[in-house]
Amino acid sequence: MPRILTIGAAQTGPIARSETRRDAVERLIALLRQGAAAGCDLVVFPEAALTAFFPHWWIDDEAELDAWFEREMPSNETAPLFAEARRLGVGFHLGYCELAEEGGRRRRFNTAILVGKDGTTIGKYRKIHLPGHPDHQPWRPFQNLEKRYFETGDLGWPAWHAFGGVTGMMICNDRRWPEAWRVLGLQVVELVVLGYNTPRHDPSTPQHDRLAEFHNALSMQAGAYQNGCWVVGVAKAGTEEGVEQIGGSCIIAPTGEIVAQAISVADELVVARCDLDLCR
Ligand code: CDT
Repeated sequence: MPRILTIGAAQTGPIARSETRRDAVERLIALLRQGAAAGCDLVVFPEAALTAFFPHWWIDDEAELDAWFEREMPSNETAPLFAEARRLGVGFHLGYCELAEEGGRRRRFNTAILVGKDGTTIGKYRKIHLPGHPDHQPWRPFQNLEKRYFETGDLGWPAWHAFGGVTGMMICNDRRWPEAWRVLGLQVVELVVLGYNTPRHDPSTPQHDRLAEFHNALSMQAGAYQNGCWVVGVAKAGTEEGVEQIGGSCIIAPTGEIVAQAISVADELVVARCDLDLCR
C-alpha cells in the first residue's frame, strides 16, 4: 500500500520592509487555500516567512530589533493562519523569528514549527547553522547578521511521527551541512521540510554567485538521495529591499530527483503526491 502524502511547496516573493504581519499572513493563507484546493495534506512555507529578512540590515536599537520577532505563536496576527489550517484540514510548516523569555532572560532564535491538520503545533526547531557575521561590515552591499541577532538553536534535530511518516525540519543554511541530514537520517526520517532566504550574491565569495541555484539544489538533492527521504525546500524569492534572493523551491524524491519546482520568484505553490513508501 503506498503511503501518499500530498505536499505543497508554498514559495513567497519578497516581503517589503513596510509590509505588516497581517499582510504577510494573508498571502500565506491564500497559498494555504490553493494547497487545500489541490488536495494538500501539508503546505510548507519559507524561513522567516512573516517579515522581510532583517538580518540583511544593521540594527543596533533593541526595541527596533524586537519588532521583527514573534513573542508568541500563534499570536493575534498569526492566529488566522492556524484557524484556516484547522478549517481546511491542512497542516503547515512555518519559519519565523522567535523572541522567548527563558531562564529569566530574553532569547532570540530563527525558528520553524510543524503544525498539524487540527491547527495544533506538533514540533518546533531552532536553527543551528547560523550563517554570516556578528559585526557590522559596511563594505558589504548588505549584511548577513544572523550570528548577531539569533542564538544557536538548542533543540537539536528531532524527528516527529507526523503526517503518516517520520518528519524532520531544517532551516536554510542547515541544508549545506552533512550532519544536519545525518542526524535526521539516523532517525529514519522520511520527510525533511525547510525554508530558505538565499541571496544570489555572497559578498565574501562572489566567485560562487553563479553557483547559487546549483548549490541549493545540490545540497537538497544529495540530502534526499543519501538519506532516502523526501525533501521539500521553499524559498522566499525575488528582490527584497534591494537583495536578490534565489527561488527554485522544489519537492525532491528519495531518488534525488526533483518532482516539482517553482518557475517564478513570486508567490507560487507547487504540489506533488509523495509516496513515503519510496523511502524504503
Ligand atoms: N538564511 C540563510 O541561512 N541564508 C544562507 C546564506 C548563506 S550565503 C552562501 C544560506 O545558506 O542560503
